[in-house]
Amino acid sequence: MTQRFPLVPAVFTVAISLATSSPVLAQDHDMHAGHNMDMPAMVGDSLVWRMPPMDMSMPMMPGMDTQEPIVAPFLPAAGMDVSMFPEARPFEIMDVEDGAMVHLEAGLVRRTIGDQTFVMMGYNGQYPGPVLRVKKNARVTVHFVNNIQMPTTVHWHGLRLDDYRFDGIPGISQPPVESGESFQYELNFPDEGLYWYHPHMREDVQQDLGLYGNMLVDPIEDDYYAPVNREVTLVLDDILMDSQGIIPYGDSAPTHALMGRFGNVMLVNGVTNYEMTVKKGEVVRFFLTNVANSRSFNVVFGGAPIKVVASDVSKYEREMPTGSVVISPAERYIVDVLFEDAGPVTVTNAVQAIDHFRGEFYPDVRTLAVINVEDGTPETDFSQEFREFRTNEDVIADIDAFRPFFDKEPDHRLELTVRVNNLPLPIMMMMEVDTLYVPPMEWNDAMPMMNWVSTGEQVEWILHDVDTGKESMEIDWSFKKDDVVKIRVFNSPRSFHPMNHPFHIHGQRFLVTHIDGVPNPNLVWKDTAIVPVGSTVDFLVHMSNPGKWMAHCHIAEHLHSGMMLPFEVTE
Ligand SMILES: [Cu+2]
Repeated sequence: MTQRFPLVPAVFTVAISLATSSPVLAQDHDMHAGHNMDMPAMVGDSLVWRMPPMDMSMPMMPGMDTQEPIVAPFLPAAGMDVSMFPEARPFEIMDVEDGAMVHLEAGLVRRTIGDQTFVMMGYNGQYPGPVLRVKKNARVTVHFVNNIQMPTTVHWHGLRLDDYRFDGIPGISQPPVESGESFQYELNFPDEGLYWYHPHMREDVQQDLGLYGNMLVDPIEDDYYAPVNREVTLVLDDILMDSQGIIPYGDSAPTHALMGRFGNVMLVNGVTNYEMTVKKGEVVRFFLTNVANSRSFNVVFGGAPIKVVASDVSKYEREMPTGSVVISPAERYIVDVLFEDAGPVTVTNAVQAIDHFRGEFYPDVRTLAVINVEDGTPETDFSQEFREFRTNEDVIADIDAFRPFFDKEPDHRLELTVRVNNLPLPIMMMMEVDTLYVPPMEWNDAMPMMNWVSTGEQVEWILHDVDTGKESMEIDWSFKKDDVVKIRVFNSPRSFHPMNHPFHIHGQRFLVTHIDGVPNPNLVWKDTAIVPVGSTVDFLVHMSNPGKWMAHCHIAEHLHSGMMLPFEVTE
């Protein structure tokens, strides 16, 4: 990944890249990695911008090499001695009893990724943060302390909290928790499954630097899921770094506002070389969470068969086999995998990346983790249960009450679009080229320089209410408790920069009933779902919890560039 190339003048790079399509260039994933090799990360005590490494053989257009974001670069503890900070530890699983009090602290930590050591952030000094494991219907108090140098909050992603004041939204449900201060959260866990917590302020910085952790809600019934040999949480992430460290963030607004900040280094549970060992014949239940700022993953478990069991807020109506798991930022999937053959199984992110400038799609396969399958036999053989695909009558019965609403007209219609201002001219010109090819999903950063230079001050992502003309935070939707609301979301392919958006709704659960008018054949309760470019997605939302809530895009840079709306549910 960190293969280095000699410093090549930008104009030569353009000429070479456009004139040839040699396989060597096409496979060059770090062509521009050396551009700034002589540029110090720090000048005196001040941090300066350095160009991010490129993800592929992207030509650098004339005029782009002098561009940099209009905001100042920011890194926590920049210029300070890394050894002053405590070394972060791998996460622990905390079994939390009903009625218990949990201490959670956000702080600066020392982390080593690959062979480099940085100052990052962690909950309780861990990466990821501790897994809070609770029983369904438990009530838990979290005493949260902010020991980072920025205001923060904790959002309990996917929990249908009965009190919105603990949802963690600054200015709507609580004031920001200032540095050195604390806040007490009262949580309830009404649904089984996998959830996660993260800040809801400058997620592009805080979450990216390591502030995230899972919540695992155990069912009450023993046979709620099929039996497996073991359970493993895998948190998927990426981080953007070069030989001098983490590429700085924007101080007053995020960089990478157009496409979100894609990392160039893949992380599973915070490390680049995640490994585990299982016995031949074992069935492993993986709890997958994508915490990346912008990247959607397509996870493949070598050739091992995968069974999809559940997603964000429930099991599926029917379990189903799959070859891979597509998971957009903030989504979760629970999958069972059977390891039938001894030997290493490489878990990969296997996608079709796009090179906008050549108009080419190319396969991009990155290793996420390695599972060593040892010879032997598992203590108990669950392979027979693995091969049975359960029909979950409990989920079907729960959803039955909502089926009469599936074909109703939408209550609200949103169009997803973007407005830009004061972007440098070369970027505006290049965007004309860029939008010749509009993939429904953006698997990679197809224009790293332009993306980096665009900041939240120049890019405004918009949730446009088609019926009222209101936009984003001007929207003031109001519902009654237990309303069943259809929100039809259209991701316009004609906007300045069309991109997929993972749409998240706080405090409630929804069904994706239709995509482009086609009924969804296998339903699951969700809190986050991807809206591909050009698609229309129908969200049938069960407004189960009163309070003041948010709906927004879960690409961190889009959220902080305006892509959110408030709504209220009254008793
Ligand atoms: Cu978005």
